[in-house]
Amino acid sequence: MATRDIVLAALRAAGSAGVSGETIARELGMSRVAIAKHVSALRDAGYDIQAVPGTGYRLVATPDAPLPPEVRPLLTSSAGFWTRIDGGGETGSTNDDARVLARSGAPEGTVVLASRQTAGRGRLGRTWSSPGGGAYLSAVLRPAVAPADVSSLALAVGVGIARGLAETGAPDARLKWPNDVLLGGGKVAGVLLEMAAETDRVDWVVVGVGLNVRRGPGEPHPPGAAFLADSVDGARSAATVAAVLDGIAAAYEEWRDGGFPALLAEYERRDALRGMEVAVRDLAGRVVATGTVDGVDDAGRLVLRSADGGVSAVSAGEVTLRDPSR
Ligand code: BT5
Repeated sequence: MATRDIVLAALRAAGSAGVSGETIARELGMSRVAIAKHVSALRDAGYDIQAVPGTGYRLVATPDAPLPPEVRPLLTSSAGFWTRIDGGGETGSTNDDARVLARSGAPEGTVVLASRQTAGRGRLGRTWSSPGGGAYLSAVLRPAVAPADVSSLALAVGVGIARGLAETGAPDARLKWPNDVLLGGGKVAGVLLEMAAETDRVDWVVVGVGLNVRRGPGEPHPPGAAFLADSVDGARSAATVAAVLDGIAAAYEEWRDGGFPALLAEYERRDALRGMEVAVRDLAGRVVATGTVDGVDDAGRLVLRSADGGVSAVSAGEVTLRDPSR
């Protein structure tokens, strides 16, 4: 545990009685000045810590942010999977932070959190709106698979997010192929996968997840966005992130051990596109397939049936709904 987390734990243990800087310093074998610096850093992170004359420090309130010392104790099934949890405050992009860690050899189970991003990214160079009040995370995974097998991981992660949201009390989330998680028809989360690989073997995958927990005060929000707080009373970022991390770790392990077929039935139950008339576009915006969605196949490809009964499967692209009357 980082020293700052130990100082926080000491403040928490003291409760409303408070604890002197001198006592913490003695217990940790540090100077009072060093403790004061950690207290100041905790205040910067949003902890409300009072200095009470004659008593010392008193922790009054913890911030509603996905800070590692708040998230870690709330992990249940995945406490052993996420071995390193960093960040929690503001950053450019957690995917960029996690990529740096992955390149320098960070093990699977490393995750970077943020409560606000200044350069949040979607797919294809798009922007992910990342105001305060949200939760942004990027996980380093090292599955022993071929690069082509990674596309279905985005779907598996979607299933994991939906499971996690269900744990927080949210209504059933639905999945829009390939990487959107919907709540009440709006997009509550998006998944961005980035990887490094040799021809036949993946080195690392960074799984980025943006979660709209609540509307940031005064921040504009993109059209079509949904917010967890609109359906869950008292939705808090740390609890949401912990539940979603539990969900992602479990779904990832099932995908790693059994492939996408292990998650197919659950994906189908949450599929928001089945039976819809859609068009699929490629990177350049060209329509590559149209038809009625039949579901997804064992490899996570979107299966379309055309008017003449022909069946096609697409492995990547952007789905838009079509007006069947035109
Ligand atoms: C995604 O891209 O949905 C993937 C988003 C991944 C974001 C996470 S946050 C943590 C990590 N660090 C990063 O920098 N990124 C990852 P895409 O399918 O391309 O969708 C992007 C589109 O969704 C945008 O063009 C907007 O239309 C819409 N959008 C942007 N921000 C949104 C938000 N907060 N909520 C709902 N929709 C949003």
